[in-house]
Amino acid sequence: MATKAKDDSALPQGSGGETQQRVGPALTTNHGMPISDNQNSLKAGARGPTLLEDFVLREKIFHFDHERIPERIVHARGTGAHGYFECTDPIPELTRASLFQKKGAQVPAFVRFSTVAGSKGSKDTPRDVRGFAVKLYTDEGNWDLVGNNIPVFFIQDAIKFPDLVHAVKPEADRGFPQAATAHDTFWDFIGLMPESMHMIMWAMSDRTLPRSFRMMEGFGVHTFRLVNAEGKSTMVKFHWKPKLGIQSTLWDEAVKISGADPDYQRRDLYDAITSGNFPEWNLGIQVFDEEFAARQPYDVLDATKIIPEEDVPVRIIGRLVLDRYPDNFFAETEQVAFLPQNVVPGIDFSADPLLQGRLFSYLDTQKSRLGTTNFHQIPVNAPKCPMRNFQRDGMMQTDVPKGRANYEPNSLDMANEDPGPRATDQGFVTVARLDEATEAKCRVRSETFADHFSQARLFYASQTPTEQGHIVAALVFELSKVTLPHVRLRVVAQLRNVDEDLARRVADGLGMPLPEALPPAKAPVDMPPSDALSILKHAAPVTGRALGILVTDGADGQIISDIRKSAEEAGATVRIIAPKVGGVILADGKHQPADEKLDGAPSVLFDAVALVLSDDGAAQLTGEKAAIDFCSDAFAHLKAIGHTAAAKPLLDKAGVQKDGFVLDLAKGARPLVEKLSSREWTREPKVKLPL
Ligand code: HDE
Repeated sequence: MATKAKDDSALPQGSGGETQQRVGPALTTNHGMPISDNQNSLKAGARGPTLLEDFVLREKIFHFDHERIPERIVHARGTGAHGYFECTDPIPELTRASLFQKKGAQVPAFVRFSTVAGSKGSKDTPRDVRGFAVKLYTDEGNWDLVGNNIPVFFIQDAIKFPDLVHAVKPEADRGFPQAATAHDTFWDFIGLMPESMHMIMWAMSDRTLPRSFRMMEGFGVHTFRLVNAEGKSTMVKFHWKPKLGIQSTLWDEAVKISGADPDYQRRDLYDAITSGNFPEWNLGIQVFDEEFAARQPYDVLDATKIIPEEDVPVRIIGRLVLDRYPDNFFAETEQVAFLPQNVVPGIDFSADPLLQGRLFSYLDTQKSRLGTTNFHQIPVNAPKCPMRNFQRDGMMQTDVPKGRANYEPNSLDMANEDPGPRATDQGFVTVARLDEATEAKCRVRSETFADHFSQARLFYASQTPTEQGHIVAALVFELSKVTLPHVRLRVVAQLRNVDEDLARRVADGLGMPLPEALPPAKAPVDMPPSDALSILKHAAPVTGRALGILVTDGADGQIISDIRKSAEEAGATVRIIAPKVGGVILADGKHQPADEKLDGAPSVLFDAVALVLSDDGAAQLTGEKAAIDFCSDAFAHLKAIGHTAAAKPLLDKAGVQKDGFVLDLAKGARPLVEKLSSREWTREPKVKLPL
């Protein structure tokens, strides 16, 4: 007997959805024909073969077969959000760009954050640079500031980019490792490219382990130009400063997070925005002129160099708020196409040879990813101001231009009621950059780009001893994964030009003798240390941090609600973790719901933890590895641990020793909450051998 499989999507009894089943609009094919059956294909008899005639099936499968588009060559893994940019301090004296003319003026924004090396499905928390790409939809076109969370780059000239990316991606013959720099080909390339040493200092620091996209800086990296209404231009570097401060994870924590939640940073952004905690950054500019540039011991056109904030302070001119998560990941975040060439009148490029190469690459890559030169018509890419020209046709054309003339000049459309577009005096004018005037054609690297080590040294010298220790540990870890001894040797030889102590500690950590230093192209100079380069020299607010409260049956409900109140008042979020996701029965007999089951919510997912346990509950958890790891990892990751007296046996079993961040909850929740955005750095030597 033939039966028909039916759509049974009405909610079951007891699901909480006991409403009448609603009827949606008719399901149709892509061409609008209503479909009568979406469960069964057309067959020659109930048990017979499927018929070629089934155009509904064929269209559905055909479309499905082509759902994927090529992932981005780099920055494939990422997530995005909508928001707005607001001008807080107009700068008409510096730029004619319309978005910077009026205090309080807003333009819509779309931002995509990403890792660089991993593929689209890779984890969120490798050690990697993060992309920070911003599209601002101004009334004079889209301005894309396609930056990173690190202000410098590995290479100076675009011609080296394919080599860099090949070296960092999975190795050509074996196809691994994924999303990792800790392998031979990457370090082989780095050892042979001394210009990468400054970036290597940043990459091996905690900057590449951000706690959240919301807690990292962004940088335009290159020197750009601002141009005012009189045509006067000024050099500029762009900075995004996070309202939540900068915060990073520890390496061991990041490794464990990637197992516990490979979507950690994507989820974090989604949770923050959908719960109304809108991430925010200030836009800052460093403005300087040619005379200043000429006086520096580095070249401002060299993307491996910063301009210390102590030399040119960052002036805040606006703020960026992300307040809407996309409705559809593919349509918006996957299809968004950023182009460094997208500037607006009043913003111009410099001759930075890395930026110049990028001006070609991004347009080109969009054609290959999105399949058509008309990718600018995809809603997330389309300008929100009028857009008219005589570019026509092409694949997936969705505009329907009217009229006979599709060329310019023409004498036809001026007679129309709606005349055709023409170039305007208000249009973009490339600024004359006399200081970069070309000489004879040449394939050379400017002499002014030759100092590869001074700023690497500056970065290292500007870190706290704890941060320096992390750079040493990261280099030792990465180079320990290198299997070719000559590659290790060359990198350590380069490090000697950065800092002798750093090189010695890394060599010691690798168990190898200190090699001869490689002669630098130009002898480094010592620059005054810059506090702005350190994370730990700046306190971060508690807002936006997450607290995990582990509870058991028989726990004191009052303590739980006190902690929750105190944390939420401080702007932190709270998750309740219990042995069963159904929750626990508290000492007063009330039911306490849980957000997470213990083994699905290890302490690496939180900035601090509280253990609100009963005597029986604690005794039981001493036999539960997930509970022991919960405590021992929180301790090893230098986090604050608040606990009730009953938790003592579990803390003992986990090896938690008393210190200023292990807190008795009988003294209230506030001391714990205050420590949500910091770590007990003095505990580090107790859990890790020094390097
Ligand atoms: Fe990119 N980069 N890049 N890059 N980059 C891409 O463009 C490229 C560089 C950055 O979320 C690609 O749309 C070259 C520096 C971000 O969609 C590609 C060079 C900086 C994103 C490309 C660089 C960046 C990309 C891949 C050396 C920081 C992700 C897909 C000349 C200032 C944007 C795509 C998003 C993406 C090329 C160097 C940032 C292949 C040739 C320096 C944030 O076109």
